[in-house]
Amino acid sequence: MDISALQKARYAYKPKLPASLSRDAAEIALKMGDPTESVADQAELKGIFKHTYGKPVITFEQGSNEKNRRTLTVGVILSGGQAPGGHNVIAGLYDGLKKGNPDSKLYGFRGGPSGLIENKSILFTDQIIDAYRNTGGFDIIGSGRTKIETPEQFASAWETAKKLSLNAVVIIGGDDSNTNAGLLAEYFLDKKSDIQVIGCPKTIDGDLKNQHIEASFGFDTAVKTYSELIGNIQRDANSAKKYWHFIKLMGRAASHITLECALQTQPNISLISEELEAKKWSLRQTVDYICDAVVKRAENKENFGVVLIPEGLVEFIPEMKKLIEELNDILAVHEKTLVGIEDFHKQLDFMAPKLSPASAELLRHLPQSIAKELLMDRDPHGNVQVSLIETEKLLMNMTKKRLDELKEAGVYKGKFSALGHFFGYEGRCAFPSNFDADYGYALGFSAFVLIASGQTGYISSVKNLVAPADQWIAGGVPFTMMMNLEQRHGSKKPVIRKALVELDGAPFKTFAASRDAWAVKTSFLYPGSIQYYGPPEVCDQPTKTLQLEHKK
Ligand code: FBP
Repeated sequence: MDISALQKARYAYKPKLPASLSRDAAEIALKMGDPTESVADQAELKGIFKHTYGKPVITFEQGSNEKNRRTLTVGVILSGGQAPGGHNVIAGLYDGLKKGNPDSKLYGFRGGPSGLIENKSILFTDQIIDAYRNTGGFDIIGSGRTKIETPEQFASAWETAKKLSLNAVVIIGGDDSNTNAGLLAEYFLDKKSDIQVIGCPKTIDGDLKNQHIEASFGFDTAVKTYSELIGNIQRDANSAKKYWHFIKLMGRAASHITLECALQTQPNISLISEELEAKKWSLRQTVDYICDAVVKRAENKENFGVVLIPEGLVEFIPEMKKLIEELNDILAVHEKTLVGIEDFHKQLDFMAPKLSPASAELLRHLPQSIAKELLMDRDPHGNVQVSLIETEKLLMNMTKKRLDELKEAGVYKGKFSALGHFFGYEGRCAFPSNFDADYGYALGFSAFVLIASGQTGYISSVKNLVAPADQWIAGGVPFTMMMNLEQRHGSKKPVIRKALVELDGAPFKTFAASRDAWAVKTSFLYPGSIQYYGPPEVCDQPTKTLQLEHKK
């Protein structure tokens, strides 16, 4: 097989492990904290998670633990969107299992959770694992967004686990997939089965975090990749001086990616959904905000600039949020009928009377491509597919319209020529940065220790991430500790609470302190590409978000 020079070189990279995981497997002991509570809805969640609610937080420390020498058979799943570092989680898990006992086995389920339901698996060998070390992508086994939901699916998952004599299943996923992992852990215990379930925090979106999960793997590489591209565009904009670039960035609901890219590149405008929601800005107010910068820069003869837009923005604009909530509730009951209607205008006629008058009016006035996305596409967890909504084009067009009005009124005298971009898939499978290579590997290794020690209902956790990797603190956090109840598919469901951008947090405050200056004066930074070899200050730096969040 042909491989690139970088891929070959990356095979030789040895991920750094926390000191607590670097010792002999039988010398990694568990320190149990106090019982925990969920972030909200404690009574209801206690009822749903009868066996796994309230477990203590675990950290690893030096001590005798012969259990880690057990022969184990484990199955691993990659769930949801790709994130750099996923192959290293599997490599870390594999190496941990083999270090504990060379007879241990690791199966990989193909195509996400459906691989467990349908028993589509491969048995990993050294040769397979070695071909994927420190590489991006999830292609070692593939991923998928199937949710293990129905009693039949739970039963099939159990059948597969029994057939393969699994001791444990590891689910590498985001908030929804780890919620699902929590439910599976509970299901096995309910059936008096001792099959364990452990999760790993994955998502480029950066929204699976809390006091114990400081970051999800993949965020670091994705934001560095997007920042490189934004920097390149900024340099082009500053060279040609003729375009405004509207760049939509992935991140589904939360704006962590946009915020981090803003801190790394200092563009003119960065919209942070959480702030717009707090200010209750309408679409029109958001456009006015962009126009204000365009007008001011035009006065300085700078008819160019860069606008960053988080892909989830539409869900945070109050009138759009209300429309989406209403649509979700209607779709929970009428989805089949709607899918049966072919003509888009007839679909609108079918939905309009079921919506509030304001939402019906808004739906009719949205560009057709956006209205279509809002009407139809939901992922298996009930989320709007925001990556398919062309928000950058919507904002470009509205900005142009508004500027034409301002020109008529004599307020604006510049030229406005805009280009749209969407950076999402470009960053999800990049070669993991050293940080993500190390972090993913440590999460996988830590998952092994949790399994070997007999734990279930935990997500693997590695903390103290701004310190050098040998000082990282590994352990596990109970799924239920991160949960609350939320409205999904028309009813309240347990879910791991998404971490949105905190407006009183250091990353947002740092951004907010400078953004008015960046809006008018060209202050672009050009971060360049991820460096894999060289001094630690160039190659191993965590994100600005992490650094600011942990600044003492
Ligand atoms: P996860 O939450 O599964 O990690 O996925 C995140 C994400 O990359 C979002 O940023 C994006 O909106 C979505 O996946 C795109 O989904 P798909 O890969 O199915 O197009």
